[in-house]
Amino acid sequence: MTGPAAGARRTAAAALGLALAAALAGCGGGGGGDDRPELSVSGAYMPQPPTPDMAAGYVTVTNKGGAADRLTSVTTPLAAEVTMHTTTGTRMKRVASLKVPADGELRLATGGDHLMLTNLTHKPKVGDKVSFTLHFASSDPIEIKVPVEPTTYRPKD
Ligand SMILES: [Cu+2]
Repeated sequence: MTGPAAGARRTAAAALGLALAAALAGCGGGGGGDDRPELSVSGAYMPQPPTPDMAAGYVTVTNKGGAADRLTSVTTPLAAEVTMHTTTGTRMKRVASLKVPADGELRLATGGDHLMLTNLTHKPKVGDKVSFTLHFASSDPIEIKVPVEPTTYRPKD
């Protein structure tokens, strides 16, 4: 039997489905709610390096969760080693991890915190996309494709 009643039931079922999806999305996958990090990565880029000895990489890690996390390492097939550096004045310092604050972001940028790739397998060119895997203290690893930009590129912001 079809008719208005069946249509109404379908609509009600669809509405229920939407409500359920919204509830799940709101939950963020964390049973406890706000006590865990919820990370996403954006704005990644790598200026084309002048030589294959060394390159820099920049990403922004946004944390919408209520707990901080730490970026503990980065791996890429492009380089034998990726290290994390902070910058104070004009001096760089290698660090073991970089903090991703709760309800905040870790923003790597020229003249600030950055990734340093050494011993590259080849010299990447503008337009290439380089795979990076970001590893965190508590969140699952995040894999991204990092576009290679001109050497003098600066993000608009
Ligand atoms: Cu550096």
